[in-house]
Amino acid sequence: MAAAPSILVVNGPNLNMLGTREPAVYGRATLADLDTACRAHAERRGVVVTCRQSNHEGELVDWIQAARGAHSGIIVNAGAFTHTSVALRDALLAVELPVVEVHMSNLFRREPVRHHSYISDIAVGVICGFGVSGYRFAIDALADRLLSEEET
Ligand code: DHK
Repeated sequence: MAAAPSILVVNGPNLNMLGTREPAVYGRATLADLDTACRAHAERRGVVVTCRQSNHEGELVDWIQAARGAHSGIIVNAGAFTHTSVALRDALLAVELPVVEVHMSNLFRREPVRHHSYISDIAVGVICGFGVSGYRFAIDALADRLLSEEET
């Protein structure tokens, strides 16, 4: 039997503050809760997730680069780097893996600076506004895609 597809879940700056950070926007779940929810859902879907969070752009770039050959897809919430980072965009392009962009909040209900993303147009799809559930939806999207590729 083939090994379960592996997905890298990358969270960017300030997402380590989930649970206490602006709960009206980001909810009460902590990053640990989020990682646990991702792992449980991945298991249900027959995929494996590796969850990482960093406040440092270069570290995020390093993890994305290392995903090539190690993972079959990437779920990324780049936090504020979403709106600023050509480096993260370039790293995601370089590894040639399917990317799903996730945001806890609905960016389009927020300040205009959050309406532009350097990732959206190179992602398979974008999920925003559903809090922690958005990561489950992203796992579903990538699991559907990766498991159907295995069948063909
Ligand atoms: C998280 C952040 O940290 C913000 O900088 C983004 C995103 C939105 C979120 O909704 O998950 O603008």
